[in-house]
Amino acid sequence: MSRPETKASSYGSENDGPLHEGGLSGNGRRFAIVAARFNDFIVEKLIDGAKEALRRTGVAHDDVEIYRCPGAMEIPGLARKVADSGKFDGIVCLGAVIRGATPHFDLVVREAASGVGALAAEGKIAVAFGVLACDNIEQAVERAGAKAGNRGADAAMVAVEMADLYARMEAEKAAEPTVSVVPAFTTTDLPRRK
Ligand code: INI
Repeated sequence: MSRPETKASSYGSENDGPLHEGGLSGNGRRFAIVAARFNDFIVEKLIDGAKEALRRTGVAHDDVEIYRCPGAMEIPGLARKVADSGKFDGIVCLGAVIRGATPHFDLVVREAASGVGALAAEGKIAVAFGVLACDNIEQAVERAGAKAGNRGADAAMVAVEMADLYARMEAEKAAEPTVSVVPAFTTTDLPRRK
């Protein structure tokens, strides 16, 4: 079987085996942003960060579609529907759960994370989790574009990288020579049972 040539990265030693890793080009790819409306003043910043990051990796404006849902709990279901549409190479899931204002904080965070995680683990398309789980509003502001970066942008970069890796792996699989098994004889050649 031919050696895979999916290296997108230049690091690693000469002695290493094949390295399979995605690059950060989103050129020609389509992405959906699935975002909750709860705590929208934070989520809007995550969406802006994600859109800007996608644009910087070469994703065309019209190739980014936004789907909104009420809260983080609804993200997994909507993300599943979006994935099933077959229109996208990747999904960026965004939301903000803030402990101070949420008695069922742990429940909402757990459901969102495990639902999105289950979809991601199917490995069909790239799915990135950019739902903030914060103790207070200050923390959320910091992670939505202030001093701790923008988790929406981070999640978008993850989606681009994974979409690229999946595409490379699919291309590699398609390029593999198919081994066709030609039967040496057919069942009609077998002696009939008396
Ligand atoms: N949804 C969020 O996205 N963030 C929150 O902080 C939050 N709080 O505080 O409860 C929240 N709750 C709503 C939840 O996601 C569902 O929309 C709701 O339970 C209806 O299913």
